[in-house]
Amino acid sequence: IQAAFQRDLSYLLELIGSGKESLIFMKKRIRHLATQWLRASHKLEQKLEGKHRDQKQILIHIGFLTEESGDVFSPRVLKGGPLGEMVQWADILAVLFILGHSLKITVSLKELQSNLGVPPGRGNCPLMVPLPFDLIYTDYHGLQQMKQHMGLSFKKYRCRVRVIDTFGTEPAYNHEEYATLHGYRTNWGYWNLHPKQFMTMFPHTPDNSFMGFVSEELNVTEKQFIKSNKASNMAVVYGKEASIWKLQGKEKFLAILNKYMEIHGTVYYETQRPPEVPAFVKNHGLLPQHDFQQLLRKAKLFIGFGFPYEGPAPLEAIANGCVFLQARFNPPHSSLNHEFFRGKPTSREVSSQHPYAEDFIGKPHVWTVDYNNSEEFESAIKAIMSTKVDPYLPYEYTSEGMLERIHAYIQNQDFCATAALPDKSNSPTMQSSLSPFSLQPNSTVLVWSHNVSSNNPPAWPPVKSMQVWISEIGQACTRTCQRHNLVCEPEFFKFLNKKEVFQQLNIVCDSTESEMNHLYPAVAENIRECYLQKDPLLFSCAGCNTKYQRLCPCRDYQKGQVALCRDCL
Ligand code: U2F
Repeated sequence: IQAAFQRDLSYLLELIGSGKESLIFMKKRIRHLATQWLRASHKLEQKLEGKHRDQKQILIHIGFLTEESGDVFSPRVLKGGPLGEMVQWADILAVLFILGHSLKITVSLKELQSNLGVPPGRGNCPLMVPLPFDLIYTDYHGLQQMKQHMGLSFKKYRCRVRVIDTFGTEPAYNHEEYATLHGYRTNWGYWNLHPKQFMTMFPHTPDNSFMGFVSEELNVTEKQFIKSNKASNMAVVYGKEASIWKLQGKEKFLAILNKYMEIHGTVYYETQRPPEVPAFVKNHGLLPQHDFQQLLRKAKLFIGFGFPYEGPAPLEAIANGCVFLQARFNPPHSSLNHEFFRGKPTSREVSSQHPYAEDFIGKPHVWTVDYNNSEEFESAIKAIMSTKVDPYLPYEYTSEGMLERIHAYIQNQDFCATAALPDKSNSPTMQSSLSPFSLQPNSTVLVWSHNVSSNNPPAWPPVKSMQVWISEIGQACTRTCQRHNLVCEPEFFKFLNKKEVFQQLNIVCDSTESEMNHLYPAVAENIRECYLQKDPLLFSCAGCNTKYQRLCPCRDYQKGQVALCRDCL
C-alpha cells in the first residue's frame, strides 16, 4: 500500500494514551510543534514529487517507560530529570505518524504481548507466532522484553527491530562471540543485530543510524525580533538538576562570568532554593519546555558545566540565537575513564560536553574552551558578548530534515534481506568485473568506476557515492573519512574486503589472512601483512590500533544531513 501523509495529529495524540507524566510531556510537545510538523510535511511531499512510499505496519514499544523496566524516568519529568529521551520519542512518534504509516504504540508489557499475539501467561513460549509488523521501534529495555516474550519468533524477526539507543552501540560490542572473547561485553548486551539497527540521538558513529530529534524553528520575523531583543549580558546555565552545580572548581569560572553577565538558571527545586546554586544566580526553577525556549530567546549565552552530556538543550539554545560555551575535556571522557559512560557499548571519546555542537556547528555559535584556564575563559566571554550571532539550526534537526531522513531509512534500509543473503551476495559481481575501482592520481583513493548490475537489490546508500581511503596508522575510519570531508559508510565495507582491492591500492601483501577483527580490512605495513574481515557483522568505522592502517569506505553527504548521501533520496 502507498503511504499518504497524515496531518491530523489528534489521532496520534489519542493513540499515545495518557496517565504517565512522561506521556503528558510528549503529547504537549507534539501539540506545541504541530504547525511546524505540518509545514515540514508539505515541503517533503513536494520534494518527493509523488514518489511511491510503502506504508508499513509499525509497532512502537517504549521499553524504558514500562513498569516492568522500573520506569525511572516518568516520576522525574517534573523534577529536572532527563527529558532528552522523551523529546526524541515524541518526535519519532510524530514522524512515523506524519509519514503515513500504521502505528501501534505500547508502554507496558501487557500491551506488548497482546500486540505481538503472544497469549498472556505464555512468557517463554517457544511458539513461532507470525509477526503482524514490518518494523518495531523500541529501546534496549524493550528489546530485552521482546526476547523474553517472543519465543522463537524473536530470532526470526529481530531484523525488523530498530533500537533507539542514545549514545550508540559499536560493532565490537554488538557481536556476541567477539565481545565475549575480547572484553567488549557490557550490561547492555551483545545482540548480534546489524549495527545500523541501532539509532542514535546525534550522529555519534556512522556504524549506527542517526535518528535525531527536532528543535523549534523560527521564521524570519521571529529571528529578527530575537536578534534585536537579545540581552548581551544575560547567561543561562545548562542543567536542570541541582547536582550539576556540585562540580569542583566551578567557583572560579562562575566568578569570572558573574563579573560580566547576569546569570540565570532553570534548576528544579521543591520549596527552597537549592543550596548548590549560588545566591547571585537568578533561578527560575524548572520551566515548561516552551517557557524555557522563551528564556533562551532573550539570553546571549548558554553555558555548560560539563554535564549532562550530549542533550538537546544546546541545539535549542543555538536555534534561539544563543552562543553555547562549553568545557573541553582533556583527556576526553569515555567508557574507559568516566563513570557515566562506563558499561556503555561504545569506546567513543567525548572531547567536550557536546561534541556534535563542537564539530558540526562550531564558532561563532559554539565555543569550546579550557575552563581551568581563566584567561582563555575570560577572553571567550568578552568575545562572545561583543559578537552578533544569528539563530542557527542544522537542517538535520529541522522537522523537514528529520522527516526526510526517517523516510529514507524506512524505504531503503532492509536488514532482513542482508540477513538472508550475507555478504557473499556481492561477490559474483565483484569477481566478474575485474576493475570495479579506478585509481585516482594521488593513489590513496579509489572510486567506483562503473555501474554494477546484478540480481541483488541495489545497495543503499548507492555505491557511486563511495570513495576508498587508507587510514593513517592508528586512525579510525570515522576520522579518516572526516578528514576528507566525507563520512565513513560501513555498508560499503563488503566491497573492499577483497584481496584484489589491496592490489588496486598498490599495497604489497606478503600474506593475506582472514580473521574476525573489527579493524579489518587493514594492513600492517611494516610486516606487509594484509588482513581481511571474516565476519561482516564486525565491519566497523570506529576503532583503531597503532599496528594497522585500515581500509576505509567513505561516502559523500548532503550538507546539514550527514545521514544521507547526495543521491540517497
Ligand atoms: C540529556 O538529557 P537531558 O534531559 O538532561 O537533556 P537536556 O539537554 O537538558 O534537554 C532536555 C530537554 O529539557 C528541556 C529542553 C530540552 O529539550 O527544552 N528543558 C525544559 O523543558 N525545561 C527546562 O527548564 C530546561 C530544559 C540527554 F538528552 C540524555 O540522553 C542523557 O541521558 C542525559 C545525560 O547525559 O543528558
